[in-house]
Amino acid sequence: MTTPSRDKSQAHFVRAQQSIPGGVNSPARAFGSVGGDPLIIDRGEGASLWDIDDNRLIDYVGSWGPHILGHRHPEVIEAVEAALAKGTSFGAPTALETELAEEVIAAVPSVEKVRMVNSGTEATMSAIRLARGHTGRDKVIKFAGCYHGHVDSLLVEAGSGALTLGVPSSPGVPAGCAADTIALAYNDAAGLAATMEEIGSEVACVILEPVVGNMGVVAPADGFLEACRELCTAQGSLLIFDEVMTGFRVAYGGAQSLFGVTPDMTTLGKIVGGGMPVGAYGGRAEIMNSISPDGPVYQAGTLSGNPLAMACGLATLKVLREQDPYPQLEEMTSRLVDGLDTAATDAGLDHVVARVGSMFTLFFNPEPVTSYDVSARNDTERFAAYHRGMLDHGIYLPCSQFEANFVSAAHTGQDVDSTIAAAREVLTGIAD
Ligand code: HOZ
Repeated sequence: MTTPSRDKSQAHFVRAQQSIPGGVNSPARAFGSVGGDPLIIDRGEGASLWDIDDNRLIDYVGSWGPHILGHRHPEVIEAVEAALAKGTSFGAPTALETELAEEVIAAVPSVEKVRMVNSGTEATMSAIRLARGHTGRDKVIKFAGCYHGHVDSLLVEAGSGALTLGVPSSPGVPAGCAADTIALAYNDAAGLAATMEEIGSEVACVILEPVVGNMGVVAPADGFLEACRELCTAQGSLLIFDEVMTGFRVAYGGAQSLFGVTPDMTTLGKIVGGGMPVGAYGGRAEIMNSISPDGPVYQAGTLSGNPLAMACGLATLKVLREQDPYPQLEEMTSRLVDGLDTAATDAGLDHVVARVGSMFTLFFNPEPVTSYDVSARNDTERFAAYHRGMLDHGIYLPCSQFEANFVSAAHTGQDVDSTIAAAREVLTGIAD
């Protein structure tokens, strides 16, 4: 197998590093943990990407989650073009933002009112402020390996790029900012119960990814989400599900509809914007009414609810609701995951595959990954070799062991089968 030419990408990345820190606008995109340089992407269509050297890649990153319909879905493009024809931003209410809010409320069980922002980070940052303002308490409980964006008070034992780059608690976060954040072990209901017993009356909220996507995919253990719900209710603390990744992904109503546990508040991002910069946070009306201008908790944004982003998100959600691609996503992803599992077994490699809906991770770890501590024991060098090999075969995977792979409704059986064939060759090649 000859490595495809990446001359243009490599030359451009040298240039990018002169003007952009690390050459990337988000550290998770750097290839630091897998070696080599990031590819410079030119365009996408369906399940494929093309880099500027015109190499076609089968895409399992999907812009890190938003592209559940694949790139350039015709109905989404049409809606964005129609919005663009009217202008890009008005800083005033539009009909589109109400329509998207109504669509979100109809889909997500916990949401009675929702505020649009510009990213998942903004959504969690605002949700935490609201939880504190509404309860009059300061402490926040999170779980190690969960990632809630680069919010100061949540960059404590964080997953995603922070975990990949080995800085789960970032310099620059003042000790005072993180002092009220308590990080516990994911899936440890007893640990949460003990902490809530001790300090529950001071806890504003417990925030978690109901299915973790940011230390690789980690499913909640039986009863864990229910325990979070019960302990929060008992102490008057708010339960926040960070569904930035899982919202409209693992089911149309998110993980809360899949697992039947309803949080007090939910944060959204990625799919809700369909590939445009959108985040959202919502919950019971009684809580959301504490936000300015109805209530005293301040949160604002010049571009929040801008019409291009709203049109893109709205069209994406409408296609998902009307066409219900979830059974197909389930079938395609389990076919892929079964193929990867068999290929890794045949190659004699220690591994486990975790999947919830159309998000999955092939872990180079012999034990099921249930928490940050187990995830940290992955063989990341083996993952790096796997990533490089797959890229040479035209398969574009997240460049970290600690990220989720995403399958879209545009992936065909042929895409999946050629991915399995590539993995079989690569995994055999990297076995000892
Ligand atoms: N938060 C994303 C991964 N979990 C990374 C986004 C990006 O780097 O584009």
